[in-house]
Amino acid sequence: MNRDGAMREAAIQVRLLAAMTALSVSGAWAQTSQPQGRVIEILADHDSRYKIQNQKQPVITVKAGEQITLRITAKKAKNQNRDGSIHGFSLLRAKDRKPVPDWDFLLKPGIQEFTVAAPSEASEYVVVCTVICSQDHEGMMMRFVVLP
Ligand SMILES: [Cu+2]
Repeated sequence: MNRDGAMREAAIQVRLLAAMTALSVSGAWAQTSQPQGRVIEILADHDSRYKIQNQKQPVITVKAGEQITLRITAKKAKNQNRDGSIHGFSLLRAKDRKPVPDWDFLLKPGIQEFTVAAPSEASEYVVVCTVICSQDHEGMMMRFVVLP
């Protein structure tokens, strides 16, 4: 093989390697970002309200222990946290306001997904915002029902 041939061969190998790397990276990405279970779309809006399409009073209803993916779109209200969080999404048991473990999320502007298991205890819960997002922050809450 002459020098030109060898160079061409090397260039092809480099390109092949780059393509394979890109493929494996995108493969891994697709796997980790694959939503698990039912996807629930929520808007954490600029008026300090949670919204769900086609629901006048938004309520999330799930089965105990069900795997779900929350796909939350967050839009900034008046204020934000120093870390850039514009709203929160935190689950409390309604009767005693006890926080549900692993259900405390901070929202940045845009769309983010959280894959979580619903609480194992069937009960009434409430989602509350944990960022003082505006003067209407106190009213930023939503019913969350866990069925047996
Ligand atoms: Cu808020």
